[in-house]
Amino acid sequence: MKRVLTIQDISCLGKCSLTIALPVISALGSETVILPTAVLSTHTMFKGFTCKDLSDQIEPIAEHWKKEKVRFDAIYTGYLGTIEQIDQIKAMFEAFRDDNTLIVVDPVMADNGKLYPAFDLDYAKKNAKLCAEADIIVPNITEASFMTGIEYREEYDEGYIRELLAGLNELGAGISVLTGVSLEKGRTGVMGYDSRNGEYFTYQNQRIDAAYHGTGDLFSSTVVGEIMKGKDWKDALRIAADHTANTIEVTLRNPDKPWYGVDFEATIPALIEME
Ligand code: PXL
Repeated sequence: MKRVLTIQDISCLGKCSLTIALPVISALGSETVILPTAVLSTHTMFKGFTCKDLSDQIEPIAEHWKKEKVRFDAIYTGYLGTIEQIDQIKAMFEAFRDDNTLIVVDPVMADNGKLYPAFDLDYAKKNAKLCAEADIIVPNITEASFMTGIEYREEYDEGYIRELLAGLNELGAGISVLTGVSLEKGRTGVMGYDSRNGEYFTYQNQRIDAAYHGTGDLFSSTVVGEIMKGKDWKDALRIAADHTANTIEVTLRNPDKPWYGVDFEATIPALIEME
């Protein structure tokens, strides 16, 4: 069985980060090891959330794992906490990466043109450095714009997306993927660029006019789980995009849906069957 390490916060209530990554990657058949970077009462879209930083736990945990001679087939990072923590995560990559370890960085920090409450521009620049270490990065357009310094646009064409991908590629990752890319009216999806062979990949499905928290985490977790199942990166993106869209649709049909996240639990059985 493949073993995935995922490093991100635990938002106790909120359906995002580790509370999505752990069940989704496990359901896709990989052992999922977690390294929580912080414990929050809720995600940061709630008012008055509490946050306990866990940076001082990262090194002792890593040292113990080293003694246990653990290895990972993939390391996937999401929402982290502080600039200093990004350096600690880089050290984790160095300590645990071997020739067969896939590193996936989702530089979670912004959406809709704005940084999340906990972050500033220095944090965005530091995240760009973490992306340099990755085999695959999966920012949204806002995150890509903060990391590349290219202006954020709500209205755009494929030329703009290619410019962002070129900027991301310069950061140094193997494969750069932009999420939330809408190239035609009524459609949305992803566009990726593989620096190893200059190949582009675009996948669009039906755009659903609803925005929910945690959908980026659901997308990235699905990509990681599918690659661990043996899919190539393009099939993994296609499945993750379809799965995320399906989950939003299912959530919209639930009259009792919570405002703060998607019903990802309801679509796990369908995800397991997706090819
Ligand atoms: O889903 C991304 C995410 C993860 N973790 C925390 C967040 C958010 C988005 O707001 O606040 C704590």
